[in-house]
Amino acid sequence: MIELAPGAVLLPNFAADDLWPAIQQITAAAPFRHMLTPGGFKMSVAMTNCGPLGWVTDRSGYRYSPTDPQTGSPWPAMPPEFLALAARAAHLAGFPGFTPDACLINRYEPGAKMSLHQDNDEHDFSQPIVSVSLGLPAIFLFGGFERSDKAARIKLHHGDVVVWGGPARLRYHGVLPIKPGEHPLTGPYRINLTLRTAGDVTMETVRRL
Ligand code: MD3
Ligand code: FE
Repeated sequence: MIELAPGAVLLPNFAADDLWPAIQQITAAAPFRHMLTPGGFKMSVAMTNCGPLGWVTDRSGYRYSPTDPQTGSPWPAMPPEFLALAARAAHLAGFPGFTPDACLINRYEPGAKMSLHQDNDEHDFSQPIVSVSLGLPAIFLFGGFERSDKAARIKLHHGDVVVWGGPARLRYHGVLPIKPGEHPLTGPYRINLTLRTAGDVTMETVRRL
């Protein structure tokens, strides 16, 4: 376990190849697609989701949706092994009781990248995000609290899990263009899972009362 920064913990080679069948099942039901940014640009990263909520973007903005806009159906269920892995990683990093309700699945082909951004579409920033990297390696950019802050470069390999919580939760981050390659599990792709608590905690509390 390596502390990258306060609140950011890297667990090298923590995830195993046994996540792959579940990913293939999910993407058979909710295929990867290149979504549009609110500005009308096609994202180079192809995405899909599983779990009660999924992150989506189109001309009307970024948001979490309980259904796949392409089919109107709920996203595929969150595999129990995703929940178990994320909870185990979060617990080790000092965030017990992590129960994500959304898992965004990113697929990078050679040249695909993600520009510096903050993950701030969730409702509860006290909850961490757990990321799982599979397949081709990536150079991850870990910035500060402003877009203009200088970003550190961190190489993420197959199986690496990172917990981003506490003071790291709202830091800018991104991914440099992926280099072409071939991975025994994922072929010509990098796959990244991000497990999140996206739902509105106050709304859930109100519903329960
Ligand atoms: C640091 N994905 O989907 S995961 C994203 O590799 C996203 O696909 C990248 O950024 C990827 O939003 C990076 C690592 C990550 C995820 C969330 C973070 C790092 C983070 C939230 C705060 C700080
Ligand atoms: Fe992000």
